[in-house]
This record gives sequence, structure tokens and C-alpha cells, in this order.
Amino acid sequence: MKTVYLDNAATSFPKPDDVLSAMINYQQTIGASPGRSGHGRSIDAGRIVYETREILSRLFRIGDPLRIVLTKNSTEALNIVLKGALKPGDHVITSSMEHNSVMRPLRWLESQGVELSLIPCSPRGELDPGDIRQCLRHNTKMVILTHASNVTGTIMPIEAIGSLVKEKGDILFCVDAAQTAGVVPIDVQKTAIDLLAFTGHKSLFGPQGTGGLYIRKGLEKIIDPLMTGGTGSRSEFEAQPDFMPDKYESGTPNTIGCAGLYAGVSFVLERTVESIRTVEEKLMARFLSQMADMAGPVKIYGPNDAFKQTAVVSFNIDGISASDAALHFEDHYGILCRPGLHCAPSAHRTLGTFPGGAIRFSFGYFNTNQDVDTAVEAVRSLVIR
Ligand code: ALA
Repeated sequence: MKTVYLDNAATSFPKPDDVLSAMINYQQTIGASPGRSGHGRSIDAGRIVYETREILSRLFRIGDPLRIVLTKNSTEALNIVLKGALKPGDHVITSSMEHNSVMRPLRWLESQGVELSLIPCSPRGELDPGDIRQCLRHNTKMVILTHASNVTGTIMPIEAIGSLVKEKGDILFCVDAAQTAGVVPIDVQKTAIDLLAFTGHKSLFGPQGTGGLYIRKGLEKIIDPLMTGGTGSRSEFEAQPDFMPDKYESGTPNTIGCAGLYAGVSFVLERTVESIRTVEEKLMARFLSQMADMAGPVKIYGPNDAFKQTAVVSFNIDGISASDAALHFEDHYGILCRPGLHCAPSAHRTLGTFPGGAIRFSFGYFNTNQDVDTAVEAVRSLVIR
């Protein structure tokens, strides 16, 4: 039986061949620590890390590559922002569709005296920008939002929210692009994004253990580092450097991961984000249109519209739990998907699917129409029982 990989929202699979060969090439021919030793191979390793920053800055239209902090995932990037910027007495606004990578640091900060407003989204996972305006307070320091839900794929109106936040002066606007970097165009300047957290291993096709954070110029002055330690720079001082990106990058970096991430982002830029998005929209549209005649026994959550969501869809089938359905899909159709709560309990409460959760199919650039049809056939097999 052929495997049908429908778990791209967790991590994309497969990776382009160039990603794998870049990683092997680094380890076989360079293999040194960047920015530390000064010998030729160390300089080559440093070049890989710098070029990764550079290509990411091109992708997100960030003028200066040094505004990007390389992290091990978006969770680390989000923790740097939230724990580094928010202090007791500050107020932060977020939505009810957030992943625990946002929600857990915020709940922890709440226990330390940070005030939190959680904006309820509609049962389709949609956010009304006007609700943000209503929540603003004199001490609001940050608005942090997912760009797209990892449960329903709902794409949030971040352009409208970015303008609204900027009208209010010095409130920080932070976007969690874990589900969109590489597949939905992002321009940090046009959208007035101050802080952008992203992962490398989903739609950027890099390996796991890669990700990053864009920090707008000057904000490093008000964001404390999450970790401190050796940076390879200013070794004469025991105090952490205060400049970008070293302030937030301690310890030997993931150079092999950078080699893969660089190749992954090149793959995206060669095709363009827009054309990758079109491929995924078509897959999603094909799936949703074929699901329409099962609308009674199958409940789809979220927009149910390929143009308003990423290629992620969650649903339940009458009379069977999400986990049993996923087991059936794997055993009988070779489908790999993710059932349950998707590390997003608040999103599931919003959709009315807590605590049982839902089945999630997440399509990716390498899926085919045949994969979509197999997915539909698999769902149909549980409807007609
Ligand atoms: N956040 C990832 C997911 O949604 C891991 O599966």
C-alpha cells in the first residue's frame, strides 16, 4: 500500500533532494563550527549561517539579514519574544485560536502578573479585527496572533490588524507564521509586523530543529534574551552582547540545519511562494468540493473555503472518534494524519470540539490529486458503513 502523507502541518514531507544534499555536503566537506575558530572551514560554516539569514530576509522582505535570530523552532522564537518583552503589569492581546506555543508562555506570564486578553474567534476560527480595537488598554504592550490556525487553516487578517495596531502607536505586533512561512506571502514592512516567529521544517522545507525570529530594528533594546552564553563574539566580556543577532543566539548553532534550511528556502523562492500557494489551494479545493456531498455525517470545521485557509482541514465523522478514524485511515489507506487536539486546546474549544478533538488532514506541495482522492475515498468508507 502506498503511503499518503497528510501531516504537513506537523512537518513537511518529503524534503527536496537539494535540502538533503546540502546537509550531507556541509557535514562531509565543512563540518566546522561557525564564527568561532577563524580557520577556513569555520569561515565556510559561518558563510552558510549568514547566507541562511540573507535568504530568509529576502523571503520576508526584511532589509537587514542581521535582524533575524536563528532558533530551533517557532516555539523558541515565541518564547524569546513573550518572556523577553512582557513584564508584570503589561497587557497582551491574543486570539482563542492560538497554538500552545503562544498560549503556554502567555499563561505562564499571566501567573507572573502580565494581563492577558483572549479574543474569542467565531466557531469557524475567524477573528474580527474590530474586537482587537475594543480590547486595547493604556498598558497594552503587544498583540500576538497566529497567521493561520494549525487546526482549521483559517488565515487571519494580519494586514488589517497590523494597521490597526500601528494606529495606536507603540504597541508591538507579533505574528506566529509557523503555518504560513513559505506558503502565504509575508512582507513584514507592508504588514507592519514588528516580530515574526517562523519554523523552518514546514513550508520552508528545512529540517526539524530550524526556525527563526525577525526583530524590528531597535526592539532588541527592550527584549531580554531567553538564554545567554558563548556567541563567538566579544569573547573578552562575560556580559552577553547587546547587539543583533548575538544577543539571542548563544551556543553552537545548528549549521547543518541552516545548510538544509537555505536549500529549502531556495526551493521556495525558485518556485515563488505564490505558485506554491496555488498548488496547495487547488489540492484543498479539490478535497473540499468532493467532501460536500458528505456534509451531513461529516462536519468540517473552519472556513471550508480553499482561499480562506491553508491546505489544512479538520473534521469529524458521525459515530467514530478522531483517533479511531485516523487508525482506520492508516491501516486501510496508508494515510498519515493527525487526530486529537493538535496542541491547541483553546482552538478546539472555539470550534466546539474539545475535548474529543478532530481529524486533521494537512496537504503539502508534494501531494497529488490522487492523494486527495484517496483521502476522500477513505472518509467515504467511514460514512457508508
Ligand atoms: N504544531 C504542529 C502541528 O500542528 C506540530 O501538528
